[in-house]
Formats: sequence, C-alpha cells, structure tokens
Amino acid sequence: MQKERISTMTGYHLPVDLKQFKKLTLNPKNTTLTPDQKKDLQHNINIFRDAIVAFTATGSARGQAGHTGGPFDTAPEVCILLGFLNANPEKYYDAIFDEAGHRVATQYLLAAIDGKIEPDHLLNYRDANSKLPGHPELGLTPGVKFSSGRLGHMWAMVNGIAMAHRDKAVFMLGSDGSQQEGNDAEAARIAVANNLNVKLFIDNNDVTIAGHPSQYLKGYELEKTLSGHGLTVVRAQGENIDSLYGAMVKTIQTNGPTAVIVDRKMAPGIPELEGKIHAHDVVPVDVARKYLTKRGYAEKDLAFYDQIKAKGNPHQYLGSTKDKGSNRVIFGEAVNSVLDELSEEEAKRRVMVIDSDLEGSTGLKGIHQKHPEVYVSSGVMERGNFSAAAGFGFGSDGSRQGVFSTFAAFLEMCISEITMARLNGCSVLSHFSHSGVDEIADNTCHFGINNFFADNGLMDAVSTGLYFPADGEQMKAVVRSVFFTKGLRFIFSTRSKTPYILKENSEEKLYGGDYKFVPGKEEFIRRGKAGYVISYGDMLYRSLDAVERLRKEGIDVGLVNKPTLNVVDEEAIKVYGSSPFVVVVESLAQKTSLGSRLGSHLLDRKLTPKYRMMGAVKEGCGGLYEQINAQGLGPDDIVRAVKAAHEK
Ligand SMILES: Cc1ncc(C[n+]2csc(CCOP(=O)(O)OP(=O)(O)O)c2C)c(N)n1
Repeated sequence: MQKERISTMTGYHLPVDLKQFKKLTLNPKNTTLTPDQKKDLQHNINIFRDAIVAFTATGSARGQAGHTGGPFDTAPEVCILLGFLNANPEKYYDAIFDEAGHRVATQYLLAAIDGKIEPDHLLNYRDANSKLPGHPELGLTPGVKFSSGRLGHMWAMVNGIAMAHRDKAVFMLGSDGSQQEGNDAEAARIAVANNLNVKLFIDNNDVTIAGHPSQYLKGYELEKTLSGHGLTVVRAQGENIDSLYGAMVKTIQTNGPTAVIVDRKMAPGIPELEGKIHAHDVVPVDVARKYLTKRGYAEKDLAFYDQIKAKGNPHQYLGSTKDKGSNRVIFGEAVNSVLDELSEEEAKRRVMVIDSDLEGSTGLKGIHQKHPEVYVSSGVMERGNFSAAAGFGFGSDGSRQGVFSTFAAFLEMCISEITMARLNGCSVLSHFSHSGVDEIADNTCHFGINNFFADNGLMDAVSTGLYFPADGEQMKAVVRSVFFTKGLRFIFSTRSKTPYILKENSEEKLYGGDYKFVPGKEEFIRRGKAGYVISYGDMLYRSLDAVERLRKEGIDVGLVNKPTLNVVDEEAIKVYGSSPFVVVVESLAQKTSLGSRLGSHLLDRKLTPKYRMMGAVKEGCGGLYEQINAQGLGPDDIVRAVKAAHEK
C-alpha cells in the first residue's frame, strides 16, 4: 500500500541538513563506545534533535499543535538503535516501533533520513493532506512502518511480531505514560511466559499530559513493575551516552524480553521546556527559534516561521452566532455549577470526578481547580478509571455519582467496563470529548466516531443516555438535567469550538434563557413540508446553515435536533417520518451511528420517507477544519444531499 516518495514542497527549506546524518554501525558485542563512535553518535543526536525542533514547530506556527518533547527525548536511543540495525540488519526486525504514537516526528524523520520523504516536506507536519498527521498511519506515509497512537496497544502487537520472526529481536520505544495502561501488564506476562525477544527502551521522563506521574500516581514505578513481571530490566541515564549505550548493549545481549528504563528530564537542554509538563506538547516558535539559533542556525534560515500562518474555515454559517464556545470546557463549568450548590462535605460524599491524564483537554481541569474535594487525578488507565467511577456510583439511586472523562476515541476501550457497570446498576456520568472528526489533527486513531457503542445493553436493560449537545448553552442544560440521575449517562462534545444556535429570525440564543433540556425529546429547529434534516452535536449548526440556504432558495426543508441520540421521540418521528424525505447529518461513523439506525426506526413504524445519511466515512486527512470537508460533510455537501433527496 505504500505510496510513492512524498515531495510536496512548502516553498520553505528545512534548516537542518539531513545529509550530515552519518550512517553509523554499532556492534552490540562491543560493550563500550570508542571516542570516535561517541563523537559520531553525539553528532547524529544533535542533528536528530535539531530537526525534530525545527519541523514540529511548524505545527505551532500553523495552530495545528503537535508533540516535540517526546520525540526529542528518545533521539539518543533511536540513533543507537539505527547503529545496531545498520551493523546487523539480519538480527533485528527492521522497525523502531513506538507505543507512544504522538512521538510520530521520530518516524517521519526516520522516513526522511531513509529517503522516503523529501526533508523540506517535513515542514508540513500536521498540515491537512500533507500525509504527515499527528500519529503514524501505515499505508498513508511513505516510510512509516506501523500505526500507533492509542497508548498501550503496541507492546502486545510487538509480542506477536516477535513470535512471527523468532530469529530477530524486535525494538520498541516505550513511555512512562503508555506503560500505565493495563495492556502493558498483559503484554509483559506474554513476553515473559514465551521468552520473546522484545527489547523495550522506555523514556522515563516523569511527564505525561496532565502532570508528573511521580506526583499523581504514587507507587507507580517502572523498574519494579517490569522486573516484577520477570523482565530483565536495566536502568540508564538517558543524557549520558555511555550509560545509555551500556544499558542498551546489555539488554540486546540478554536473551528474552528486556527493558531499559531511560531516566531523563523531558526536553533536556531546552531551558524553557526542560522537565516541564508543557514540554509534552509542541514547541512554541519563539522557543524553537532560540534553541536553533543557539545551535548555530542563521536567522535567515529560520525566517520561514514568520510566513507560516494559521488557516481558518472561511465559511460563514447562517443561523448561529459568530462567537463560539468550547463545549468540552463548558462541561466542567456546568459540573461546577452543580457542585457549587453543595457543601464541601456533601460534594465529597456524593461526587467523585476521576481524570485520565487529559484534564486540560476534556474540561475536568476547571473542576480540579474549583472543587478539589471531589477530584482524583489519575493516569492513562481509562478502563480502571471508568470502573472506579462506576464503583463510586454502585448502589446509588442517582444521588451519588462517579464522573469520568476522556477522548471519545477511547470509549471503544471501555465497552466491556460499561457493560459490567450497567449489570451492576452503577451510576456514572461520562464525558467523552473530541467526539466526531472536527479539528482532529491527531487524525484517524483519535476520531471519536463509535459513540453509539456505549449503549450496548439489551432491549430490556435499564436505559442508557447518550447526549450530544449542539452548543455550550445546551451543554449546560444537559448537564444540569441529567447529573443526579440513576444509571449510565454519556455526554459528548467536540474538540473544536461550536457557535451558538439562534432562534429563528432572531439574535437570541435558542438554548439560553429559560430553556430546559428534556431527555429523549427531539427539537424542531425549523418546520418544513419538503422534508427533514435530522442532526445533532456539531453538525446541527452546519445543517442549520444548509437548511437556511435551501429555504432561501424556496425549498421548505425542516430541521430537527436530536440531542438524545439513542431514544426515539414517538411524536417527532411521526412528523418527519411522514414528510417526503429524511436526511441524517452527523459527524460520527455512518456505519455505527444514527444514520444506520434511524432508517430501521422509521420502517418499524411503517414510515417510509426517502432516506439518506451523511456521516464520517473515511480515514482522516490531517489538519483542522479540513477534516469535516474531507468527510463530505462541508456546507455545500449538505445542500447537495438535501437537494438530491428533494428531487422527484
Ligand atoms: C489510550 C490513550 N489514552 C490517552 C491518550 C492521550 N495521550 C496522548 S499522550 C498521553 C500521555 C503522554 O505521556 P507519555 O506517553 O509518557 O509521553 P511524553 O509526555 O513523554 O511525550 C496521553 C494521555 C492516548 N493517546 N491514548
């Protein structure tokens, strides 16, 4: 599936000369480095790190975010591993797997060093359609050898690769964030039980997204954990080449599964970032410029950063405000408004909010700051955290709640835990942010598109609520309405901000004022005789724009908001089901979401309008607003689909 070498140019020039990167050979039989080898290795590490800083900073310049600290950290391990691979290609599987897919800059740089990507093209890091999205995708980018991005999934696969290639050792870069996932414990047992030749190099930088594991996850210790499983574990000082090389050689020479715990501060040598939590994210342009200048790059070679600008969605949407709210942040504020009404003691007794190392992204940070009494900082352990929330709400009539949150992409990990929580009658309010595809530069592995999987009970199970508010005002109303109720409730929000829906022919917000959310009720945003668009979440304002434009053209199309995704409103379905057509517009997977269900609900009721559906249908294109358009969900696409349904 690998495509031809990419050479899309930015017009800009990578200031780091990759031709200077030396093809080193290192034989692990030699337990120490010669002075020349050490010099060459340091030379390569410098080039590697300079390049990582130089091209990831374009993600910052373009407002597309990214990750610098992680790939910067592991450069010494990667350069040593390349030396091993060059010296004895027959002994090692030809890939440096990485369980922390956000460190994708490493893989792109390796592909460029390998001649598969034009070095200048690296400056398109994370841009739409550049084939350099936020996580590695096999088959998309020339030279990329695997897909990664969901923490905790990779080691188990690497075990299987070692089983299929018994004559080779398999290398994997690890991270102290990824190793928190339960999968890694299972993978460790499989590796040890089968004496697999897997070699782990774990960046133990004590930084993840939301904090320092040594502070928020006391008792978590990699060396003890892995040696407890039976791996041979060697510790190294990551920024001391002799120490690192010695440890790596020792693990390569040892038969069976081994790990090097590579201790270092994150982003060593970048004073603004070193050891800091934000070093996990993309390096700001001014910091990159300062770092590269100090490393000897000329001002003119770094001038291109000034020309790179963020691109915005040029479309003006009708029917909603120009200003936008961040629904994922508003979720946290809405929970605070519920907690504000309780005494500290009562809040602590009745509510437990547990984070999964994403508090800044999923809106929980606001709760952490305002109501620390209910808050538990936890690690990258979604299943354990969800079940802890479920346990807190075990035996509750709804007045005691566990609150859980992560990205919607990782809802898929929690399905079985959700089933058991339901069978245990638990009360949990879950917030899955980053639903849909909008602005997910992290790309396909971070798409939150299978949210309907959360409602996986049988027909006689107690009901599960799936709610996807259309704007920030509706988010507040939903949270307040469903907070202290029994059972499992799931609230969804997007990564992107959304405008506020306006009342018809008015500048007043539809969901402001005295609006009350009624679970299960579908809301007629516009009434029409020609047919209906049914939508929810971030697609509502986009559908409203299309509907308004169509109505101006004389097509009397109606629009229904369905904020409760999984309950049929019998009155509403009769109205739109009896109209000439129904078009479902959503940003979740067309295969598993409303579009694939509403048709059955209609037929069940002997309602047979013309039926069409639009949802997420393909892998991502990277970038931000471009993702929605790439799915065929752009403004003109909706208009076109409705017109096609309207045609006789
Ligand atoms: C299953 C899963 N949960 C959450 C995330 C979001 N996430 C990306 S990186 C990260 C933690 C990063 O820590 P680490 O892996 O140690 O990387 P570093 O900060 O050192 O780059 C998290 C929580 C994810 N990608 N996968």
